[in-house]
Amino acid sequence: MKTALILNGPNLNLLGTREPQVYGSQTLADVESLCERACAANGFALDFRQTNHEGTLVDWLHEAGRLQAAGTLAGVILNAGAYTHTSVALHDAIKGTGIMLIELHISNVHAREAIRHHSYISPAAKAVMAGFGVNGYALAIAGLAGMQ
Ligand code: CA2
Repeated sequence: MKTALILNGPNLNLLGTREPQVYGSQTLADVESLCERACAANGFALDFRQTNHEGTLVDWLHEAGRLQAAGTLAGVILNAGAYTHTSVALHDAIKGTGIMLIELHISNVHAREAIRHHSYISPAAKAVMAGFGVNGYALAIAGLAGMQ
């Protein structure tokens, strides 16, 4: 059974505590539970993580590259949070490892402030999902299954 690696970036640990009109009222623990169900339905094991540190995300993407080379990784679903709009390092890590990666956003970043319209992740990603709320995680897992 291959693993779906779901990586969450800065401030996503605050999900469900503020801005429910933008991000909904579910917590990150709720999101992990829905990902567990979606992975079980699609035949994946789940590895679900969150960090507030850019370098940790880079390290986890490198680890994903090794797991993909070993044949144990289905792919990565990455919600890089605000690093989406700032991080050349994350862009380079995705390009450098050649991993199958889906960029995910809970909100429709294109309907928000101009600073959220540009993504350093999108040019290196296989697919992009935005604006489906936290259910986007389940949709991305199903999408990853369709790409195997
Ligand atoms: O829509 C998304 O998923 C984002 O990646 C979320 C990021 C934001 O910087 C991106 O532009 C779009 C922010 C995550 C912070 O989430 C919070 C949730 C509740 C309270 C405070 C922050």
